[in-house]
Amino acid sequence: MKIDVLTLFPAMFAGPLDESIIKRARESGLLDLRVHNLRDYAHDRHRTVDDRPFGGGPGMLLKPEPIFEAVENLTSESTRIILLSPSGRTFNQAIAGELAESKELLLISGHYEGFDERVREQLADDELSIGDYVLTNGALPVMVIIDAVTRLLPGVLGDEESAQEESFSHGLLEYPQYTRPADFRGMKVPDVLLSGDHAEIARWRGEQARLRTSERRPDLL
Ligand code: JCQ
Repeated sequence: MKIDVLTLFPAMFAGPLDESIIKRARESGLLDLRVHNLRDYAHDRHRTVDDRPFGGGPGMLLKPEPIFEAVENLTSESTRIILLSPSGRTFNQAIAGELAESKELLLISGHYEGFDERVREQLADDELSIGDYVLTNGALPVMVIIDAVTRLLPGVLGDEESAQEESFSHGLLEYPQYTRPADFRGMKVPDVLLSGDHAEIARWRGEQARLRTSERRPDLL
């Protein structure tokens, strides 16, 4: 998959995407990730990317011209163009799965009070939020989406990780897990996990997962 990122803060992307599984995906060619500075597409003396809203009001908007020019330079027919902002639909695992089937993504990081509406109307295929809170810019949300999508690309996870993923994608929260020692400072591992009775262990885990989900995330049931 090819992912292009358009941001005012390209330096934020050095680090998080150069580690672990994403690093491996990039090195093996499964992910071709390119980060672009929106300011490179502004051509006036001050390389202006923002302006005041018509009609007045607080804050600044991202101007349309640099974003349109960047899109014209960076996309093909098959590119899915996605804006990141608190006004988007909330990202989740199902959306990650859909995006993972794309050939090319262009993720555009929001900033200030927002995008000029013509960017939404004319360019964007989708607008996503990563949750109901406000960040200083969309760089972290872009990285969250890249991480969630990349690990779903065929060949990115090892066999072990993929099998684990499969067994955990049952739509419930995790059951409690323990490792050694069986007694840590008087806090004991539940007897059933030491019993060797694998049918009983599976039953206990299912029950715990359902209990925990109804307690913490009833919306998932
Ligand atoms: C994304 N949840 C929170 C902040 C404006 C117009 O775009 C804007 C984007 C941001 C950064 O994104 C978020 C966010 N999902 O704050 C303001």
